[in-house]
Amino acid sequence: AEGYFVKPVDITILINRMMHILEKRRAPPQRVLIIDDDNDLAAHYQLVLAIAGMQAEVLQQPEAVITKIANFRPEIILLDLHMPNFTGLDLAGVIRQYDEWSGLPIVFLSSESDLDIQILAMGQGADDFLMKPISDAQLIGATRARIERARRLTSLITKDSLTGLLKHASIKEAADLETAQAQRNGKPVSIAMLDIDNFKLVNDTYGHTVGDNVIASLAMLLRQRLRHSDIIGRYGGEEFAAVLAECDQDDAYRLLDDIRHQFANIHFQARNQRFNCTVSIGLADSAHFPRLIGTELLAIADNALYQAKREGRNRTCI
Ligand code: GH3
Ligand code: MG
Ligand code: MG
Ligand code: MG
Repeated sequence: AEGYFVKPVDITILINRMMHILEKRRAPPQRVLIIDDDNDLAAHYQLVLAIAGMQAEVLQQPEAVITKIANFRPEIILLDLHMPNFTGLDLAGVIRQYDEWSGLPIVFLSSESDLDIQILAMGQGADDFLMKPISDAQLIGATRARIERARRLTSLITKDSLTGLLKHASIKEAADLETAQAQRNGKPVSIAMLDIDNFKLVNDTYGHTVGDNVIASLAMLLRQRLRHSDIIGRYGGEEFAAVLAECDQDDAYRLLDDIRHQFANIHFQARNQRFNCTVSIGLADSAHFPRLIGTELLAIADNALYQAKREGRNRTCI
């Protein structure tokens, strides 16, 4: 493995570093949900967190907590203990029944000094118990640190280590979310499926590390050419999926077919031999299938991809 332009391991490190920088730069504001029956205090927390650059919302009716979490998608819940109808303990118990939110930090904010009750709160799935009154600096610091840690954990779970792209399950989830949102706003959305051509041959001829290098290169190209708002995933081994927001069929075709050309022009080198790879692409767009959810559009794009393969590969089909 001595003849590379860039060693695969170096490319992976480079991509991870680049991603880290990009992610920090484009990190959306941290979303905080405050649940407290004391309206003045809740409004104060909200203001303090907003000044610190976070997006904080107050939930007035605790019984609506489930819909609120589903819609707002908070990254932390700051929860009061004593409230008129529901206690914070009840609420934490309800939230912890949902597996998909098991990574969502719940932090109690209360003047309750009884250790037994604090321990009970932790038993309900709380992550921490902070005492009121809390200083503004402590509120900001504790909230920010917990969200940053939660984001790192989420990224480990949802992202593929070779390419830094979303994994299979996450790209499907993102496709459904993005498509639903686009349909609500009356905006177009396109979905692309890509599969490297005759990839088995690359592995068989040059080995798996060279193959990995090719996969990482296509991932990097997609990251460079697609917009920040687009969602890109590694769907399988040498298969990729992209969800292109506010992009109709014509725009998607032009962009993806250009990426296809660009990929075909990359020269890879291994064992003193130069070689090129090509990719086949299938597209589907929401305007032609207005009733379909994201994963169904993915399946349509996959059909188009197989058509591209059948017709001889290295092409984009709709
Ligand atoms: P086609 O043009 O029809 O797509 O042919 P293909 O050879 O690309 O398709 P096939 O699905 O038969 O082969 C894909 C190969 O990709 C098989 C598998 O060993 C290889 N592969 C899957 N994941 C990885 C990976 O992470 N790294 C490397 N190097 N190879 C992988
Ligand atoms: Mg209270
Ligand atoms: Mg394949
Ligand atoms: Mg393939």
